[in-house]
Amino acid sequence: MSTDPRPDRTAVVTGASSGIGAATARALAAEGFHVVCAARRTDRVAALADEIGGTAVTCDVTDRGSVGALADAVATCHVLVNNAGGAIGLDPVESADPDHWRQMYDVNVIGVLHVTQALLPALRASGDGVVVNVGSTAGRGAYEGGGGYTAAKHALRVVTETLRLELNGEPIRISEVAPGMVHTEEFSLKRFGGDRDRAEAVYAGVDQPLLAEDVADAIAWIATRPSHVDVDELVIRPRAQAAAHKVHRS
Ligand code: 8X3
Repeated sequence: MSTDPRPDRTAVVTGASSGIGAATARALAAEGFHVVCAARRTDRVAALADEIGGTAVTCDVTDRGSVGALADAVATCHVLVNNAGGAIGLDPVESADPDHWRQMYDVNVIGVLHVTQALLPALRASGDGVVVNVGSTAGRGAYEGGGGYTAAKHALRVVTETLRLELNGEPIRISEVAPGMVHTEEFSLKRFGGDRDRAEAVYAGVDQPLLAEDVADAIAWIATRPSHVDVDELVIRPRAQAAAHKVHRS
């Protein structure tokens, strides 16, 4: 538990309906934040907000109007976790569906733009804001079939760096947490269009992929550093994964 003397700190987490987002909402609530849980699925964020004493907001980060309603619900924001994102497909560049690439850019990059723009006034109003963008090791290298997702996560990495430069001198820190293999309920299932066998094969034989809670723990750590400490980026992988292509399987 944090010993921060400000119990009125507010955190906003997008994509809070499952996985890393939901785990982060729980971790920040445990650190004493009032957490605004934002996602498209109202029933899920409502249940989570109920559980952690937070606030639920139905929000589609790709829709500027919807994000505006999120901003209207938040006067002051100490921590913004731009977590909503995801991968679609694992097709090579030669045959990838451009619509999938657009959707990935839309949610992983434009979504972050929408939410960050909308909440910057509330982050400034806090006098000590932190933005944590949930990137990926896919933003640090390439792998076959990953083109659309790696392009989007590389873009997010650069947007994060750009924002840090642009806000230099303001009381707002900008971080990126970049997880490798995380076994969540939905990431691979979504990537493979609901094909459970294909999704589970991603983690087959891997001794302890990361869990959503491991990444949430890292995000909560970033968010609770002293005000002068900006964790620019934090890459986190399971021990079994030395690189995107180097995964030990039993
Ligand atoms: C998830 C990591 O390797 O599936 O962001 O691209 S990977």
